[in-house]
Amino acid sequence: MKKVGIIMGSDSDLPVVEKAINTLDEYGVPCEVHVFSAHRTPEQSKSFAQNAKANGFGAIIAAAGKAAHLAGAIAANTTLPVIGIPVKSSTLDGMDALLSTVQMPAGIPVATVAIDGAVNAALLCIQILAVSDDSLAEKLSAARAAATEKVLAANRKIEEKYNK
Ligand code: RP5
Repeated sequence: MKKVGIIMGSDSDLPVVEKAINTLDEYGVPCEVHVFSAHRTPEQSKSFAQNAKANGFGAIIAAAGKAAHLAGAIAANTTLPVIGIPVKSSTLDGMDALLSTVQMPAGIPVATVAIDGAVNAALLCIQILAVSDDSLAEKLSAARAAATEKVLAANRKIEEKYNK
């Protein structure tokens, strides 16, 4: 199975990024985790992205806060799909990172999830890998069915309590 690369701009992003690592782990999807910064270690970010396809990655998650150029900088150097996580790490509540990550120019896409949306970033990577992996696709379907059942059970409880 292809690996997912998880890059964060700083180790201070780890509390958010851990949710993506855990989600990939739940699905048995292998990942590699690194701290590479678009601004502080641009050469390492570039080198990782340029070699990612040859190194067996199928998708890349890039998490960064503030002037969050990491996902774009990674995407500029690979044709692998890049999922950006804007991290809430500043006085601007993550809006700075959201806009920096999502507003990519045509030609270099970054699929941007919600501010701190690490679980969905991982799920998008799993969905990308599941296009050519039926057992992964079945796990995704089973998780969706379980989530639906959970909401239906909550609804039944609420309806019994309030709708006499
Ligand atoms: C960004 O700046 C990082 O991704 C992090 O979210 C933010 C703050 O980094 P530190 O100053 O905590 O290292 O590049």
